[in-house]
Amino acid sequence: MNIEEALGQLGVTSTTLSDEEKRQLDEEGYLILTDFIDHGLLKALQDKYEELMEREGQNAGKEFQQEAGTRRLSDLINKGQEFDICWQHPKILAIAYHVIGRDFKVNSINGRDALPGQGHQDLHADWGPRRLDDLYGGVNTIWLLDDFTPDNGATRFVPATHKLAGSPKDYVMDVRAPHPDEQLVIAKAGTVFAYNMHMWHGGTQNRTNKTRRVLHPSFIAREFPQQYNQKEFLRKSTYDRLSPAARYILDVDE
Ligand SMILES: O=C(O)CCC(=O)C(=O)O
Repeated sequence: MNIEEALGQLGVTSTTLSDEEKRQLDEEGYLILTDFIDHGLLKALQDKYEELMEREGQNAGKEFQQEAGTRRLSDLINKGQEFDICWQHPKILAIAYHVIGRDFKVNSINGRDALPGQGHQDLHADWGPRRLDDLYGGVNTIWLLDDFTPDNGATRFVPATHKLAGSPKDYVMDVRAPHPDEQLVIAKAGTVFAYNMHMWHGGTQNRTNKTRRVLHPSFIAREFPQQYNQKEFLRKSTYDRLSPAARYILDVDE
């Protein structure tokens, strides 16, 4: 198996991404896919989010990261078949392959919900300081399980910053402050925001009293370590239900 065979078996073709989508990823660093998650799946993902939060309580998110003011979940690959589509959907895989441009694998899938009054993050990239001749290292996707509105903690981002060298702190005095070129992802639940991991972005404060739940499935070039090593983390029951192509994308076969 190689990446092209795995992608082919998972339904990626040469037309999965349009020329305009490729151009936008190259030039702007992101795509917003509206009406991407159908109603049935959206409900299943929302229900699973709450079921896991209830079951895991204070431990929720611990495998990777707990963040003050948020309800986080981690290691979702192992926690429900509902999440399989988030890292096996042909469009998402095509975006990852286009941006990374070489062999890649799943990095992780986590969940994040900014609590009322909380959730504001520094403007950051999901990658260390970039050298201009570096190939892009990864792609992150934000799956909206609730509507994103101007005041409920929608993700902010600064288009085209994936092309800059260094990191936001090299350009911006106060990375907590609004950036003059930032945009908010204002979109309905069921949308997916996919972006080059080098593009600057961050969560904003949830100024409502409602949930603002998302999933973060992410992908990295194969030469880098995963957020959690799937060869160690993957449960046998998960492995057994996956296709050979899915196992390749997770990098769990020797
Ligand atoms: O959930 C969001 O809006 C963005 C989260 C994020 O960028 C992060 O946790 O690093």
